[in-house]
Amino acid sequence: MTLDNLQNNTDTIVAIATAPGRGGVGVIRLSGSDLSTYIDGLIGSGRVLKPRQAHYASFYDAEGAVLDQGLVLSFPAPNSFTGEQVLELHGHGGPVILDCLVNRCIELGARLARPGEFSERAFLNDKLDLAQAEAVADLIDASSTQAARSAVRSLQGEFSIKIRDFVERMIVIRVFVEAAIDFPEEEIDFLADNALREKLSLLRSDLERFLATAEQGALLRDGINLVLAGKPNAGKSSLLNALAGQDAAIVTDVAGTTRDVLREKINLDGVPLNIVDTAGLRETDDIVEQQGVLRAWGEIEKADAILYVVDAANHDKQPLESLWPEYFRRFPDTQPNIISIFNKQDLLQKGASPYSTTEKSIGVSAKTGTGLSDLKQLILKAVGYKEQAEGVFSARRRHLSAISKATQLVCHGIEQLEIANAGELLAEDLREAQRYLSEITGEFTSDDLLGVIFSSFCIGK
Ligand SMILES: Nc1nc2c(ncn2[C@@H]2O[C@H](COP(=O)(O)OP(=O)(O)OP(=O)(O)O)[C@@H](O)[C@H]2O)c(=O)[nH]1
Ligand SMILES: [Mg+2]
Repeated sequence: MTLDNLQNNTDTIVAIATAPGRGGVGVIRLSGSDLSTYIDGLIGSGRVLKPRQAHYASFYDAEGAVLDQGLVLSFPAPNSFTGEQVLELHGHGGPVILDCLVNRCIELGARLARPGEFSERAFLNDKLDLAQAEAVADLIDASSTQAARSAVRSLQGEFSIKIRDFVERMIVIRVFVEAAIDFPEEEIDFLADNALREKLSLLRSDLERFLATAEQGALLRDGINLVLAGKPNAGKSSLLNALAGQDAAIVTDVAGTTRDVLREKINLDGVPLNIVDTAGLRETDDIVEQQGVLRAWGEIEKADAILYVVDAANHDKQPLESLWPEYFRRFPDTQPNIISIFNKQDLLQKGASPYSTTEKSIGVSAKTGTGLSDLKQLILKAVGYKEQAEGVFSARRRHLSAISKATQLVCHGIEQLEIANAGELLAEDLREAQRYLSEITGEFTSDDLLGVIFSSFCIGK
């Protein structure tokens, strides 16, 4: 999909805007350049709809029979969500009746909206920038109150305003630097100016802080992929059940109980965790278990953080490198984010010294629940979550990578200036950095990327 054919799509689109299933009310939304035919066809010719006011009406089929009764609202362009004329029909929320209404609109000339097409039109008509359009999707998909709050903040434009502010600061600096390049014979050496250096270093530190806040937003939105790994019978499945608060996984005293990968979602202080339970890691002749172990390694490789579970009744506390040498043999070059969990604390001999918790290791009992709340805090810390109720806005991985590239370019530009007094290179780096930031709000976003972003939205959005 290219921007050209995005823009050419000015035909009338229709979709059910409410969630699938049955409910008291169901909403159908239409958007197009002129919806008068639809108003005449649906609620009878001659009805005048006052802008943005609810009118009670019957909705008719082609033969004039009543399909449903409800409210109808017209939002004339440009004061609507999409910037075009929008019509909303609020009928009864049953799937059959809503389908009938949609079909009636199609009969009158509309076509079914593609996923995200309403938001896409809002973006193309400058009602929302790209980061705000994404925030609409994030708000609808939010899996915790915190995630919803941060999406609202982005939707209100807080995120975009910050981005534009950075872009403007980069432009100011560029103008300064480019003037210095164009007029080298001037008496004053602009590039050696302290004010320039101060502006640049402030820009760098503000960008770094901004990236850290955006990372928190991305955590709230995407959650964390955590993998439970360890030897058979260490208590991985028991821990999964204890953390999830339900008997999701089968637990037995047979080593090799878990074969397949099992996924559970839980919510820790508003941060969604996707926890994966895996087969115990060992050499085995059982071909089913071999497959399970292979899958376990696959999950370990993809995880944001790993919980390495050890049966404390059979292992002394020791560094991870000697507890789990296979990991370091397989991935010698990675910086692992692994928490060692010494499980089965309840089985330790009376009087045995308790496990002292460190940043990356803890003693727990999946059976009695000892240590679990500390473990949860340790997990949040390990993935870099800091409790900061205010100021976080929803951010996506694509935003993080753009901000981080922009930050790297600014750092690189500063080096060019300091080492080589190379104003041209600094100006070039700033221009690139500015382009990366503008990608976030959609000013410099490629058509392909726009297609990918909007098609991930749901229909009717
Ligand atoms: N006493 C005690 N027993 C535990 C604890 N956690 C797990 N167990 C027992 O240890 C045995 C193995 O537990 P699982 O949770 O199935 O272990 P697993 O690591 O998933 O094992 P596999 O799936 O075979 O790899 C079961 O009999 C559990 O009841 C614990 O904290 N204390
Ligand atoms: Mg298991």
